[in-house]
Amino acid sequence: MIQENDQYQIYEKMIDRISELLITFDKQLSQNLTVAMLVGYTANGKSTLFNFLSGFEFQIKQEENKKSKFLALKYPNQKYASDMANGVKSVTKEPHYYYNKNNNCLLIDFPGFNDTEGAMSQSFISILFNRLVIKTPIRIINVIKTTDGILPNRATEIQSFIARCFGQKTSDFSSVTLVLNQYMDDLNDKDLIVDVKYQLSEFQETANENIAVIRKIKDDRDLEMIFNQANRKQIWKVIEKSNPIKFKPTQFQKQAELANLIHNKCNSIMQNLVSEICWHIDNFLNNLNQQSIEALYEKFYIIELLIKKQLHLNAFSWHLELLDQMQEIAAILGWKNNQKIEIDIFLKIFKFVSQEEDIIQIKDFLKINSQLLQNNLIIQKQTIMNRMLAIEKKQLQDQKERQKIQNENLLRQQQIDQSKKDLESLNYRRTQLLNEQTQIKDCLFQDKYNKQCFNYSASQPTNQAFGQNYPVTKLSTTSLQQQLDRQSCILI
Ligand SMILES: Nc1nc2c(ncn2[C@@H]2O[C@H](COP(=O)(O)OP(=O)(O)OP(=O)(O)O)[C@@H](O)[C@H]2O)c(=O)[nH]1
Ligand SMILES: [Mg+2]
Repeated sequence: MIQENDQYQIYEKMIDRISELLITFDKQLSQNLTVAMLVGYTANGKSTLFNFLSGFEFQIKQEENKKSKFLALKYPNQKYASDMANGVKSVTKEPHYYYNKNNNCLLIDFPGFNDTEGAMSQSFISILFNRLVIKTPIRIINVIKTTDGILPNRATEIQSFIARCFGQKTSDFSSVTLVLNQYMDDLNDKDLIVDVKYQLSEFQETANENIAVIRKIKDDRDLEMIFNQANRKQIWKVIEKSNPIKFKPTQFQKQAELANLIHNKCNSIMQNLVSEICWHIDNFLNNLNQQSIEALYEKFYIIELLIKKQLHLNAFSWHLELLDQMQEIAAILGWKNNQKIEIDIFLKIFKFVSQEEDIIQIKDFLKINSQLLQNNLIIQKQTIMNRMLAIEKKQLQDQKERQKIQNENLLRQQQIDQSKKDLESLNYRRTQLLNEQTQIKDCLFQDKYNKQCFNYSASQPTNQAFGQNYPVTKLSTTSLQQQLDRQSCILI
């Protein structure tokens, strides 16, 4: 069984291919040519007719281990030829183009409707059909296969083709060329066409004028008789008689499936993102720094604008912006987003499909998704706001605390400065005292010396020999000693 994500990757590839084809188609359209497109249900013989009209050669082959013979290309794998195959699986998965010089016509072999490949492939094919046919008027060739004279499934196949391509307007269908493929031989071409016209008149007012018949090719003789140059020219003539049709985009089958695919995928991605975001906010918000929290708040603010539809965006841009914001939130919260590839693929599919917004009612998704986000994310915005307020409060407290410490430091510094000044003046005083002490010591010494001299020369009781200004002579030795002791005490 194909995993869901693998399936989405297949859709992604289809979209890439379709986009490429549309670019090629645009390039070819710029040359002055007409466009004819082969459409119809799978296995009706569109590719066979495409190859025949484009001039490729055929052969009748016998299948290995089987009795039955089948029509095949004479030289398989030619560059512009379209693959044809027996069996129930449809072969043509994407349009093939071949520019037919003789008719100056770009012939397109379009993938078959009612594909067995699934609803989504059919939806993409329908979108491609819409995109091609609105670009330029196109001649439509509806290939119908029946082995008897009756329109297949009582003409329901044609009617659903009309509904698919033209809405219910059968008058437009009358401009379509019908190629009746593999009809049996019991009626000649003319009578067969009359019969078919009669059947068509039962559900449409104006019958198709341009009807061609290709008989079943059973053997080499049929090949020669039917797939020859004259018949090729004849069928081209019928095609060229029909009017190119300018299409308006129409609804197509399976669009509900396509809308559901987008919706379900979108919903599951959103649910997942929302629950991851909520869980991470619950568990890790407190670990974030202020800058991250502010960035987070900004994202939630934009989400709120989106939810309240204050940004004027179409459905796709709305989802794109929303998913971007949510993924950025996830990144800020430290969540390793392993959904990125899946989201990118989804956005690619959504973008492709959203161009058909008129047809696929995507707008309703907006309402549902808005509700989911409203109920979950806006609450988280409040949580973040509370966290921001708490941080601000804490910052204010911290600031006050810092101011207090700063003031204390300032006071302490002033005290230190004062102490330094005190110490300096004390040191100065100390130096002074030391000087004084030295002087006093000198005096004491002088005094002592004087006394000794006095003993030797008592007859000369004068102190002139020691200088006239000498203070010691005026102080008693005892008082000098007392002063010295005092100063020593201070210095200590
Ligand atoms: N014997 C015979 N086989 C035919 C004839 N016309 C178509 N076929 C076969 O019918 C099968 C389907 O034809 P295709 O041309 O591949 O059909 P288709 O409409 O392109 O189918 P999708 O690509 O699936 O949409 C092929 O095997 C053809 O060879 C015919 O006139 N005679
Ligand atoms: Mg085909």
